[in-house]
Amino acid sequence: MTSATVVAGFGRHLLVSTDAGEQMAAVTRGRNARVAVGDRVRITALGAGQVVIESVDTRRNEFKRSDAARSKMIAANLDQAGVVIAPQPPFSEELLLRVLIAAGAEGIPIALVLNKCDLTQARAAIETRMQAYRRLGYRVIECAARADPEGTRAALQPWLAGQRTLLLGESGMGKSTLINCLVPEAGLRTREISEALGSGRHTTTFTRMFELPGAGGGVIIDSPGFQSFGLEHLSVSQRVHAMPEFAPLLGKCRFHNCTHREEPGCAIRAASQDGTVDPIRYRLFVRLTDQSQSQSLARANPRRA
Ligand SMILES: Nc1nc2c(ncn2[C@@H]2O[C@H](COP(=O)(O)OP(=O)(O)O)[C@@H](O)[C@H]2O)c(=O)[nH]1
Ligand SMILES: [Mg+2]
Ligand SMILES: [Zn+2]
Repeated sequence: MTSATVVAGFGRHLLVSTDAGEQMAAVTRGRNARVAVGDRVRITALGAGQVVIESVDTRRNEFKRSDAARSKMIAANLDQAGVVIAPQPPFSEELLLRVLIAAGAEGIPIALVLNKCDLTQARAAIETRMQAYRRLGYRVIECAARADPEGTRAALQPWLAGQRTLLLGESGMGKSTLINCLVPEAGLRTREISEALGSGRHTTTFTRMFELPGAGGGVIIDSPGFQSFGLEHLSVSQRVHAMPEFAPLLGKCRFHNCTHREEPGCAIRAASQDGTVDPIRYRLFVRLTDQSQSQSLARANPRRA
């Protein structure tokens, strides 16, 4: 058996790169085998350029999202992640919160990559929000992938160098433009991957890994843009623990099983009222919990949905 790394994935259709640097199409043994880009796997030959994945090594971490039915792995074994946002069209703070919680719950450091900074007016309008994220300890990296590719590479290089980084983001924020700016042959490589995985697959619907050119090295993983980002795989407690501003307040609510919504004596709600906790993030957190409850109700009793 040989070791390999999964470098592209579209459902059960995968592409692996052996330690000798050879890329091959791969399939999993079972229908339900969970394999993601970034996984270390053991492979055996299946026939002409095809291999089968026999086993997956234990993961250091996995970046997941989920809907009510199941969780989906986006990538595994990451050093860090970056969520691409932009001032125009306006990014969704709720989606941003969801992504930050998903990363925080796995202990994956995540930065905000603020693209399209050439749109100076729109950029100025969100400065207060960016300051709020910086205060929470998130790194905010400003760039303009289309307007200033060279400056963008310079701004991102120190963060990307030597790391395995997952880039994700809501559609329309400029993630594809950013990937093409960082990896000039990404378009060509994507067409090759598309062919290897089976022709006709839409190039933006799979996750793929690219080596970063240049002296600093590093690897970047591009993932499909999303319009929703479910956190059904995380309990309320896991979500709470993934919000850095809540951490110093944990254990200070009147009830030990406080859900931090309507309960009397809730320390987190009180902090959102006096401004110690960002009230926008607090309101989004409450909404997220409400949505999650209505989804589990709908699952328990489909007729009520
Ligand atoms: N003004 C401006 N527009 C950009 C920039 N980067 C990307 N865009 C535009 O934003 C739109 C969405 O870009 P795309 O890369 O397809 O976004 P994706 O959906 O996140 O992959 C396109 O019209 C891009 O030309 C930038 O730095 N500045
Ligand atoms: Mg795109
Ligand atoms: Zn509380």
